[in-house]
Amino acid sequence: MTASPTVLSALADGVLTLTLNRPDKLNSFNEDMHLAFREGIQRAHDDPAVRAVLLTGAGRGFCAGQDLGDRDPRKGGPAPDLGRTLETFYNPTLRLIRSLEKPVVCAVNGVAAGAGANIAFACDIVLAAKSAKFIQAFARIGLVPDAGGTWSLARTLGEPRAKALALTAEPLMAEKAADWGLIWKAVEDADLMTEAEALARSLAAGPTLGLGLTKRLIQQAATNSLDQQLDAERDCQQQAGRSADYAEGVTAFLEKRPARFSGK
Ligand code: T3D
Repeated sequence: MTASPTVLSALADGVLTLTLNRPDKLNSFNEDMHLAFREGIQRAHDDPAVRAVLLTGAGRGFCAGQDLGDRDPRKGGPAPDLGRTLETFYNPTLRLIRSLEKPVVCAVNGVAAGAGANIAFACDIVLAAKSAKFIQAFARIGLVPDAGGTWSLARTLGEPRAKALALTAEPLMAEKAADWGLIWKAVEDADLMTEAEALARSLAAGPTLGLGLTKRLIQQAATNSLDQQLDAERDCQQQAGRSADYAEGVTAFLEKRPARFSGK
């Protein structure tokens, strides 16, 4: 395992595990962690040995959003330009997660607040410990939800629930988040990492070219018409049908044996 001070990164069995690692601050983002996290996701794009990503947090929290110690108004000076910090840090990382054509599993091990919650919602499959909660903490400090939160909450939950969560900053427990379809499932705390690791390993051993295309299609569906989506499915299926994984999958089925996918 290689370690940077703020994000731990380990590659095994095709799974790149990124662990946010500022546990004393509930893994809130300082500039170093922003850069290290983005570097990790960029590696997932660039390194063919990475076939799935598992994101989690060290210690008792998943991520408490921006480090507010770095925003202390008592230190004086002009008000910070938070539009610039979103443009510089959160937005590029969010775009990298969404455009990564490999599965991203998120294991929410504890509280996920502010941008921390919304980064989790940007991942493809989210598991959370039953004790974990999601908080749109922005309303408590006079900000608006960011890191894609207004987009993912409104799309997934509809306006009534999205607005209530964002305007009240009321914590949403993991089981309710799963009931509402905001995450995939809530699991016993003790089982979280075992289950998330098994899922990430199984995805990484799967036909990852096809899985990446599937991710792309489902994301495109949000803005496509049915006609556009049917065309997109045709094009992706054409590409998937020419893959080594498709040939292997069908051969393995006919030979009644497990498939050995290569992601090609
Ligand atoms: O600024 C920009 O670039 C714009 C982008 C903004 C994106 C954002 O995410 S804004 C939202 C920022 N986040 C928050 O407002 C959440 C702040 N944290 C909390 O409300 C609470 O800590 C939690 C509800 C998340 C957890 O509560 P609890 O009681 O379980 O833990 P705690 O005691 O509050 O926190 C434990 C420690 O972590 C504590 O440090 P200490 O006292 O033990 O030395 C606390 O100060 C620290 N901590 C928690 N969150 C942050 C933090 N330190 C700095 N920044 C944090 N966000």
